[in-house]
Amino acid sequence: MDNNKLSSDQNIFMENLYWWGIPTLFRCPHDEDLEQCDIGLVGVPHSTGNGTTERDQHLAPRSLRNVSGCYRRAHGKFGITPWELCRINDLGDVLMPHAMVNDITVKDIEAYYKRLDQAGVRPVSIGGDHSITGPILKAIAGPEAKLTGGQPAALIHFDAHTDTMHHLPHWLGAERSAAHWGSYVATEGNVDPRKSIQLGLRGHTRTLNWKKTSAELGYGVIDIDEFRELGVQKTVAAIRQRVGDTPAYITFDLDCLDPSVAPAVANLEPGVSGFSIDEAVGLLQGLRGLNIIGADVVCMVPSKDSPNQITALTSTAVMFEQISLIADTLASNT
Ligand SMILES: [Mn+2]
Repeated sequence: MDNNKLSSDQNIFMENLYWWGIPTLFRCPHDEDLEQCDIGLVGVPHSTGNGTTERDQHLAPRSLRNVSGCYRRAHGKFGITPWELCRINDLGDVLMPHAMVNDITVKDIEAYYKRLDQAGVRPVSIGGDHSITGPILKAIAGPEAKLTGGQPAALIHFDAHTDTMHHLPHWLGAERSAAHWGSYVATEGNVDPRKSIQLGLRGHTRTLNWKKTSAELGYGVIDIDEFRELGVQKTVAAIRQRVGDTPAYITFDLDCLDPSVAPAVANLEPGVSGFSIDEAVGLLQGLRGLNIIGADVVCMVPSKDSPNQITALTSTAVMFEQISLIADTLASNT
């Protein structure tokens, strides 16, 4: 866009209007050239990995391209402006010509992110249902991955649910589904569960032993009850102790939040309060200084959002924290 005729004050003002200009994620340049990119913002419009509720999760990248344009540009707490620290571009959406067939599409997603890994681009993605996190981690973590230096990643997993349902052979026909990814990334060596943690599990469940599979794999778990006892600071300390200096990936299922701040998510858990936005943001900001290699926000269903698009705005806020954490990491590495 040509803003040459505007003064910088006018520019800053116009750039906070979501309805002005060309919509991209966080108003970043749309540039698919991986050589010109440090942090790649990616849309993953995928819906066929879940399907237990409404399936419009593929509409979320478009919703975020609309709403995220209005978000404030500077991170007050960190004292940084991420866009000035490194090259952050909107890379567009993952191509998924078999979008209706989950187990083919996860391979397409993996191939897409392998290119990012080879180029050293750290991805921050907007899903899509939670099945997208499996192929992203297959591509950027583990023995063949550049971004982790050939080791498994530490996974920092915000969710009301375990997503480790390997005792089920498939999920409505999808084998590498939104309910399975947490298991196969561990058993296939892309994530080290002993350095990883699941945060915010809650609600009544299908069976009483629902956390058994996460324990079998070796994941650490701080469920919502334990979090209420620990509070933000002690939970942050527990995460940092577990992750250490291992390259870490953050996946954020919006259903870990209370439905009052994120009503437009796939699998709502209304019976127990989820994280407040202050708690979630506090936990994310507490990760400052860890070596974050990538992150995602998943499970948003824009067709269920309120007229003021609160879930899209909340997703924007979470993504901004993720972007800022990685920009801060990259700036302190140089
Ligand atoms: Mn979930």
